[in-house]
Amino acid sequence: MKLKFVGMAALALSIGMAGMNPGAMAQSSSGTAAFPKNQTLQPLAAQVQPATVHNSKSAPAQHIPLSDVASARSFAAVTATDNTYGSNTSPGTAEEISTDTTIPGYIDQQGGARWYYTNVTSSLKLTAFLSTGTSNVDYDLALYRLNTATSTLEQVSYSSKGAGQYELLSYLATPGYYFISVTSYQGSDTTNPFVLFTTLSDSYDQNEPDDNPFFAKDRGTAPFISQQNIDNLLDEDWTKITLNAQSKVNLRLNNTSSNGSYVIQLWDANLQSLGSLAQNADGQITLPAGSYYIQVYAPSTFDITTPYTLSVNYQNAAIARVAVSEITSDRGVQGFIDYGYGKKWRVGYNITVKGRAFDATGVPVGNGIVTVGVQTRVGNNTVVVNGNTDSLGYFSIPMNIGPAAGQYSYRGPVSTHYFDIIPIVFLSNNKQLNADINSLYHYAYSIN
Ligand SMILES: [Ca+2]
Ligand SMILES: [Ca+2]
Ligand SMILES: [Ca+2]
Repeated sequence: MKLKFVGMAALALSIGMAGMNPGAMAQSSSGTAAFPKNQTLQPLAAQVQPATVHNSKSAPAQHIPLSDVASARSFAAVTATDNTYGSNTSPGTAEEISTDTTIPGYIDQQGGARWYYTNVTSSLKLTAFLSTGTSNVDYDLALYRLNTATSTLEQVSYSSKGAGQYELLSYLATPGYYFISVTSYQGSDTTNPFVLFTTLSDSYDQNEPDDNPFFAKDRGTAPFISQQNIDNLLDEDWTKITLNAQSKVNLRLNNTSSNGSYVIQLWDANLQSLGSLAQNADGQITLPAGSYYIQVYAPSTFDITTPYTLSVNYQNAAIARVAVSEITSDRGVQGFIDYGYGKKWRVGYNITVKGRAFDATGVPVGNGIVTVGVQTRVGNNTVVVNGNTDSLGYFSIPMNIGPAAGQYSYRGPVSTHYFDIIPIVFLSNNKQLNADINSLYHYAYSIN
């Protein structure tokens, strides 16, 4: 068969991996080359309007019977019309491909298809990635396992996103022949090739395969913490969540690896991006009722040996009030004391503000965000720190407020204490909360 040959430079350009060795894409754990997927990285919005759910396109046929399946090689022997772009337009004329190799191809008419097959010899995770080349065609990707007993190609995975989007699927393959179809749902292009790339992973996390929204791990309405890893640079881990009512959703991706760096991208049910969130950062977004997808991926580097932790939970009411239970401190000062200006917490430089948050009816608010603000006298320094409430509404927020000036004094039995009286405020969603304290004794020093 004839595959129209495309120089590596043109190919790299067409899928956005300038100067990159595609084999390294799957095998290197610390590559820094550009990622082949074009992702728009918009910061997570604070609030999202309801969207209409469109009808998704029908999935490809589940099973395809084959007329002659004596052996895999016999497929190539089935006659088909050779043409400029290759003859692999049906399962019977599928072209054998090797993993970790970029396969360029063309579809010359809407509704057309290209077929490939590969022999997987041991149990491995098989990943297939399709870049469509241009944005005005909608090609889809499907994976079939050959059932030799029934001479049937059984569909085991697919990826069918909209026009201009890459397709990605994975499958935990047992030994056998696997067929991959690239089909045109809309349009065709004989100038810019699509590019198919497959790779095998021998280690992967327990939620695989979950590489696209169609195979996302469905977490329903419950909060969850998921520990997974990125096992190759193409690996994506998708999770589906559902909200029964408008909710504040808290997202966090913890990653301690110094070799791999990951990103969360949030999608609505129509696969419209709602924004992204960097690793090791707190994100909160208010979403209308509906289903959403959380995608974790590696823009440029991954580390298979260090799992990441994805935490998702929901704040079900607005915080209206906080009650402070304790403020702990360094510099040997502590206590809820009276220096002559009423009882206040006495604090040094590094403090931890502990308490509980409640809604307007007095019910504790779990998974909320509480902001603590303090203004010190030295340089009128304002310190603002965000913290999260746990599932029962408790918070513990460390902050470094720095030194005090010592504008006030208190003569004790053995020494005189110098301190400032400084304001402390609590906020949530940029609104000040009712609180049982509004000022602190900021301890400076004492003189005997
Ligand atoms: Ca598509
Ligand atoms: Ca994974
Ligand atoms: Ca995955």
